[in-house]
Amino acid sequence: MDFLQTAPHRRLNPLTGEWVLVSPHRTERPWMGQTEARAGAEVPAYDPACYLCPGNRRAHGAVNPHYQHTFVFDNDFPALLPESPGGKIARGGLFVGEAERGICRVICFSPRHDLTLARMGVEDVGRVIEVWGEQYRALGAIDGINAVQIFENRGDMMGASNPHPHCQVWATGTLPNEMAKELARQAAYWREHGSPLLIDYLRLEREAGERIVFENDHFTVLVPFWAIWPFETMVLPHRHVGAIDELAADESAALAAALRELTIRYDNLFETAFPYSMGFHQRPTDGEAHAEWQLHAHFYPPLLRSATVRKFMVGFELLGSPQRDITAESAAQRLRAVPATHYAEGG
Ligand code: H2U
Ligand code: ZN
Repeated sequence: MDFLQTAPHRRLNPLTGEWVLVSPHRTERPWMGQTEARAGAEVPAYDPACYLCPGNRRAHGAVNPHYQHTFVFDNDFPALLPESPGGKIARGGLFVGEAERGICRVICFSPRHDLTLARMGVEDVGRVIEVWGEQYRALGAIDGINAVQIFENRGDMMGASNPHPHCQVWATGTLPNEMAKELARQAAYWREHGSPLLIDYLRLEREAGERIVFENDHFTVLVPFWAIWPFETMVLPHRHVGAIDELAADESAALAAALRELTIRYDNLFETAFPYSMGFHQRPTDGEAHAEWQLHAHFYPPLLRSATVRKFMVGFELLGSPQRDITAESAAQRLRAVPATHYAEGG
């Protein structure tokens, strides 16, 4: 299967049914385009101007408590509202629209303004996972909420509004596009094979080994065969579970360790606070069993070859298919090669 390392080819994402174009011969092309500024000033442990720091006032006047670990609040600028007036349009099958309802929350990971998942203690990352499980369960139990999307935008480059470590939760009445595609594909695979797609995929990946970044007792982190972003990864549980709230205590601890190690390896790649968008895809909360669904997290980081050169999704990628130059295998190899101790901690 030499062509995978040497010749232009395409790879299928079985979770979405979409293809990515891979051009391994093209890695060394010169770059004279935009570079991003390297993260500059030191971030303070407490920022009086931060709307997420303990004791501070948010935009609409609410005051944050002096929280010790995590803090959850309803987003003051929610993209969705819990009450919907309803409404539907389907004119000629071409003007199609419907009212949507939902709930948006913000979760602070730590009172410390200057920390990131990579710099938090593993027990504190474990506390964040506990809150994710609680939020998934509580929001998913609300009548009419059928999907709970937890996601983190990290870094200016990804549009994060604030370096204070936090994530968002958007819980919706309908399944967002990515979840809808993944549901259809996982359900079809389940009907055909009687096993979960991502469990079978993980077994093949562990046999192959070349795209594995690392694994611990309960989780594997790998660069998926069909990765689009240069250092895209997935975090996969070894056991068949649909959502974070189903994890046993030792599995939650293993997830905390995995998230911490992955974000440390990312930071070490270019010795920078590595930007990304990440999120969990969890079983829909529509009341069905969804045995086909396997919990997983996606990390989509934009950096390509240094702390300042990023991948753009433009041109052919907007109009045709996503494309990558460095292969998934070489990206995994580079993530394996960096230390698992954070560069700023003198490891
Ligand atoms: P991002 O950094 O991922 O944009 O998340 C920050 C969220 O915090 C954003 O959705 C909300 C914004 O609406 N926010 C508040 O809820 N209250 C504020 O006072 C400022 C920002
Ligand atoms: Zn802060």
